[in-house]
Amino acid sequence: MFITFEGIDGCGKTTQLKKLADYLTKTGKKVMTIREPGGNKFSESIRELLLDKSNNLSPVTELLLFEAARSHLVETVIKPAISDGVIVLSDRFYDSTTAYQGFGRGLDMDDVIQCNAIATGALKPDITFYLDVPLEVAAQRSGNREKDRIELAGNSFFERVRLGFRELAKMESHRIIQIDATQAAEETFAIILSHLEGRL
Ligand code: T5A
Repeated sequence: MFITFEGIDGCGKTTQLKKLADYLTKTGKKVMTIREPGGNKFSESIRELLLDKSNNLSPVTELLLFEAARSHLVETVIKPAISDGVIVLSDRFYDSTTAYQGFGRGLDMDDVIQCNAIATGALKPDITFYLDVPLEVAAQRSGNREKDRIELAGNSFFERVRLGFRELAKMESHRIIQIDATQAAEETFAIILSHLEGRL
């Protein structure tokens, strides 16, 4: 099974992913957690290039780097783990590309969708939790930590990204569960578990 967590930076997805990983591990399930971009040595190197604010990347270069990191991770880590019966939990997957590079950067949506399909080899998450929070809540949660290259894109960029995620959740409501994540982490987690009941 393949479960992904999505949302704007600071929405709380890493917190929820860790809670679910702990819960599943305690119930005796085999679980793997990964993040995108990253998740193994090669893809983590691409992550560093993508987030380094001294790199002035064009939107297309950015798109292709995310996809290169993803393609390697899918082939070497995600697909083998799913075949072994492991529940894979990923902090972001291709919905982030559609939201950030498609809706946010304004790249041609057909190009983005095609690149996603090539990089994933048509692998889709079984279920995706989109944690919806306003920009102010995400900014407050992120605190004063130094911003990376993508976080420096500004509020109007992140508004487009958020609207993009909301649009995707509407278009693919059978897969993407939109959750109001402004509430306490425990409450959000209870909603996540309720959606997984009977599916694990
Ligand atoms: N990106 C990524 C693209 O542009 N295209 C792509 O295709 C992909 C895959 C990677 C960057 O790359 C971009 C998106 C990103 O800009 P990332 O590693 O996912 O970024 O980094 P962030 O999204 O910035 O992740 P963070 O770990 O910083 O934020 P999270 O995971 O949203 O939030 P989390 O759980 O770490 O929580 C942040 C803080 O809030 C607290 C936590 O304790 C923590 O301090 N918190 C709460 N506080 C109050 N109430 C709650 N309910 C809370 N939940 C968490």
